[in-house]
Amino acid sequence: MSTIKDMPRNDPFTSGHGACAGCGMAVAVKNIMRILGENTTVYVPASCLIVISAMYPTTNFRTPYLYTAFENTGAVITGIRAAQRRRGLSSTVVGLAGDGGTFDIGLQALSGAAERNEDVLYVCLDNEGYMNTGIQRSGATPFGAWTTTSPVGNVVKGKREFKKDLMAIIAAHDPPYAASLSIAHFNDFVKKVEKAKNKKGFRFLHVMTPCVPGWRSDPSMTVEISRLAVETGMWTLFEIEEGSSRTTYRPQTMLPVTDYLKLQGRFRHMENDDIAKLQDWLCRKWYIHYGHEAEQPVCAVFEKRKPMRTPQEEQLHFI
Ligand SMILES: Cc1ncc(C[n+]2csc(CCOP(=O)(O)OP(=O)(O)O)c2C)c(N)n1
Ligand code: SF4
Ligand SMILES: [Mg+2]
Repeated sequence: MSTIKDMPRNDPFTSGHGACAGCGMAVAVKNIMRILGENTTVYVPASCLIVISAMYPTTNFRTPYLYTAFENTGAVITGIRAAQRRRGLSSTVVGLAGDGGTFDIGLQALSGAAERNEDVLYVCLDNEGYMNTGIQRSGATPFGAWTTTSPVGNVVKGKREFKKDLMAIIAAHDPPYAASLSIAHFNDFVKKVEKAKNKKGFRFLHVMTPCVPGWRSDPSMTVEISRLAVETGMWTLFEIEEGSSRTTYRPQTMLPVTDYLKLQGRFRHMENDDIAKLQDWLCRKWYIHYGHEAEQPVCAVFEKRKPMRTPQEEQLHFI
């Protein structure tokens, strides 16, 4: 399976769930499940996905499906796989967790599973906030974004910290496979899910999943926002395989971050100083991923602030 045309048409994640129109997470899960197929065991921690897909006693998953708590995805999928081995069973064991459950509260269990190289697939559905509990900031929320716990006032305007470099943390565990995915780059998406399905050991997929109420965006713009994230450097498509990292899509010209920000109400309040800070951060990240040859006109004003280190010396920075 190497393109969207090869994907099976049956849906282990059925229609009839309760996601908002335009939910990026629902698009990601539907297609991940099509590729993983029905011989899959799914674990979902507390998150939007549990709310939209599991109104007891019904569920949208036509696979074995478990739910326990918020902070333990890495531990529960480890346990499911261990129980299968003990009973002579086998399926793809996948944890589908939000960014709060991955970047923050679930990081310890995630690190344990990765360090032990458990034979499981961990997917982080990153909507950049604690959405089902009312849009609180997480370690994945970008600089400047409004959330209910990074409010906009006269002194502080949105989140003051930059997005945590989770993929650098994952890479430090040296997993057999880790990749970042976008729902706007579907052939790349299909290849990465298929690769993660077929490998053994700990595999990690990081998917950007725009959230309509949390990002204050138009439901029809979810895929366009995902596309602009890559073209502006807010999201980078790459994979880490057996110790080496490679970008899987390289934009021709870096678009200004304002092209991305203007489609989302969560950034509406941002003033020039903060936009410049975010653009500066993106230019350094761009340089780390794409190297010297990737110098871009939009970064010209930031040249003097470029890091002194070479991209090779920066190689542990992956966001
Ligand atoms: C220990 C614990 N703390 C807090 C909660 C409440 N809670 C449930 S889901 C959630 C937010 C989940 O955020 P994220 O993982 O990003 O998933 P999303 O809702 O954005 O899909 C919170 C705070 C909980 N269930 N358990
Ligand atoms: S709140 Fe956001 S993540 Fe949750 S179902 Fe709606 S669009 Fe999807
Ligand atoms: Mg979230």
